[in-house]
Amino acid sequence: MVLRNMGDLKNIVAGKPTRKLVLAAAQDQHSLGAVLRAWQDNIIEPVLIGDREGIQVISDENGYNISGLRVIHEPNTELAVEMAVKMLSNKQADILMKGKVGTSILLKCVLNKEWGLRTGNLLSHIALFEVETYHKLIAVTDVAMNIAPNLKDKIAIVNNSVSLLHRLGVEVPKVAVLGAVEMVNENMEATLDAALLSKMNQREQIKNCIIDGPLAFDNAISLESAQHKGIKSEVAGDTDLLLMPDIEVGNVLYKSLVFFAKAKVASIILGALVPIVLTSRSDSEQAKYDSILLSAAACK
Ligand code: COD
Repeated sequence: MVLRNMGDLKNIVAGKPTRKLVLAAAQDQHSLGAVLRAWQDNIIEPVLIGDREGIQVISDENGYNISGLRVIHEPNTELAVEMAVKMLSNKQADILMKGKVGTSILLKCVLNKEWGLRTGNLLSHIALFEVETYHKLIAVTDVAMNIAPNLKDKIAIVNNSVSLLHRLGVEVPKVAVLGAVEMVNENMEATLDAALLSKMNQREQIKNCIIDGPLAFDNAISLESAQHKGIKSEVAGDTDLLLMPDIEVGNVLYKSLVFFAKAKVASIILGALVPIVLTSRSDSEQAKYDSILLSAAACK
């Protein structure tokens, strides 16, 4: 299946059960707005944990009706996140969502060895973009969790992402491993890792996808550009997943797509006990709503 736009995510979750979502540090306007929309659409049943007064003020200011919702008062942000994570590790809910809290605070709680959401797998972040100038949805990983992944981490990040894409109906995802150039350069570690990942894929050490790299960004997303350089690749111009060399490149691409290209985005953390909606605080209500859709689609 080819995913053309965010609307396709809605079709994927349409036949699925309503999921219980816990919003940690819920006193955040865009998160609340998105959660309420997803609740009205029967995609989720939310639980809000945070500062009750803050939640009420935002709701009054924006005309949100939260009277039917379960609200747990915990004004201390770190305790609110801890309570939310524990609800998930105790299997009382299906999805965790970040509200008004810093990413690393939330992730440290998620990684807590006693009551966190570890599974033994590497956790990684994935962002799915709808860009007007590309013919299908394109995923980018890792732009928010793993800072400088090594080869072993990159294998796990690809596997996490490919599993999600399968769940979304993309049978054989095409993975482009990005570098600054498309030739292996022994001084550029990203190109060495890319070549190894491609070979591991060819030898079926990484399965159920087609990996090619190193590819420069233009070759990954434009067949014309790849042909111009004489690159023969099954992935070039038709990439489903872009693997980033590190968090800085990933984060800059994410923000460039959102701010310059006005792309739509949905983003979550994979590899934990449950999907985690983890968007940037500056992301729009729509981005948070689409991320909830993505997390519901990712539920087992
Ligand atoms: N998956 C599974 N386990 C992990 C992962 C992971 N991705 N990362 C760390 N761990 C485990 C380690 O094995 C270790 O047992 C424990 O967690 C602590 O590991 P540290 O000391 O390397 O990690 P922390 O706690 O200092 O930091 C983990 C973060 C995820 C918070 C850190 O990597 C981080 O800050 N990432 C960037 C988050 C961020 O600021 N993003 C903003 C961009 S929008």
